[in-house]
Amino acid sequence: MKICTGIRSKLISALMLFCLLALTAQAAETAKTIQINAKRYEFTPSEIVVKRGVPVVLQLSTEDRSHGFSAPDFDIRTDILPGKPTEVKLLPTKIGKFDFFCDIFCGSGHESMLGKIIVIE
Ligand SMILES: [Cu+2]
Repeated sequence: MKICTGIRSKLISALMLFCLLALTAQAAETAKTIQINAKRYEFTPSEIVVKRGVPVVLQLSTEDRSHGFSAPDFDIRTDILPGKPTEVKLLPTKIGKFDFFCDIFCGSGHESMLGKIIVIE
């Protein structure tokens, strides 16, 4: 009986590992990358559309000077430095339109450096 339990728990562990690997592979396959370029005084694109529950990677780059990328609704904030593309993960958990913006003062048009994350079903 003890042996039986041992084998069963090993089988369950193997099955769980298999499921985990399958899920990881699926996530890696579906996580798409969206490139966003920052420059005085705009993000391109300034609107991105993503599906709720589908994680995406935002690849952020700039060539002109340091900018910031802040999307407080998703707890995302990072610096964007010239020549050093940076990636952040976005997991859109809720439907709606959410702001992102530059949070490093970059000049006279800084305040208008805004964008929207649009999350659809
Ligand atoms: Cu700025």
